[in-house]
Amino acid sequence: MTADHGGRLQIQQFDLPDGNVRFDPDFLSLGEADQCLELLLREIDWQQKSIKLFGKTIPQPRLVAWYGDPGASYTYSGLTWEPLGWTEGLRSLKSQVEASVASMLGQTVKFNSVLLNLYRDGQDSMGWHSDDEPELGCNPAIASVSLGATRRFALQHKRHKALKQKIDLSHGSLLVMAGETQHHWRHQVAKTTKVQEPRVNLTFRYVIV
Ligand SMILES: O=C(O)CCC(=O)C(=O)O
Ligand SMILES: [Mn+2]
Repeated sequence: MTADHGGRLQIQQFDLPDGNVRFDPDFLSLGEADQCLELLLREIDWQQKSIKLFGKTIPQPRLVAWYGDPGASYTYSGLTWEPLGWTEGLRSLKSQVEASVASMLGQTVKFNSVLLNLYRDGQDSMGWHSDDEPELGCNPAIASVSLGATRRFALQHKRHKALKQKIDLSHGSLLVMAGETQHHWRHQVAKTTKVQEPRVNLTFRYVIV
C-alpha cells in the first residue's frame, strides 16, 4: 500500500481470483471513528442470540443487532431477524458508505439494512462462512465498516484452499466484497489472545424484500 499526495493511504484492491475485494483503511477520520464507536456502543440494542449447531443450542460468541428498512428481514443460522428502525447515526453512516462504495466500484449501490457485530474482546469471533443467503441476491455488494480493536479478517477460496488473503481491519476502515466473491470465497474473524479491547463491525447489505 502506498500513500498518495494527500498523505492518505490509497484504496487497496486485492488480486483475488473469482473475487472483488477492496479496502479503504482511511474511510473515516480518527475523530469520526472514535465518535461513531462511542455512539454505537451506547445506543445499539446489542443482543446475544443462540444458534443451533449440530443439534446443540449454543450462544453466539459475540453480540449482534439488525437494523434496516421495514420488512428487510434476514435469516441466517436458523435465526430470523426483523429490523429495528434506522437511528440517525446509522442512517448517516449508511449514506457515507453508499457514496464511498459507489466510487470504489464505479456503480451506484443502495443498502437497506445493516448487521452489527460486537466482539467484546479477542475471545469473540465469527466462524468460516459466506454471505450467500438467498435474500441477498446473486452477486451482493457487502460493505463492512470496522471500529475499535483491529481484528484479522481471513478469506479462503472454497475450491482452491491454498488461496488465502488476510486483511487487518483497522479502526475506521471500509472493506467491500462484491461480484462473485460470496460464491467462491468464505471468510472468518478468528479468536485471538492478543486483543482485549472491543470491536464493532457493521456490514451494510441490500436484502430483497
Ligand atoms: O466482523 C467482521 O469483520 C466480519 C463480519 C461478517 O462476516 C458478517 O457479519 O457476515
Ligand atoms: Mn460475513
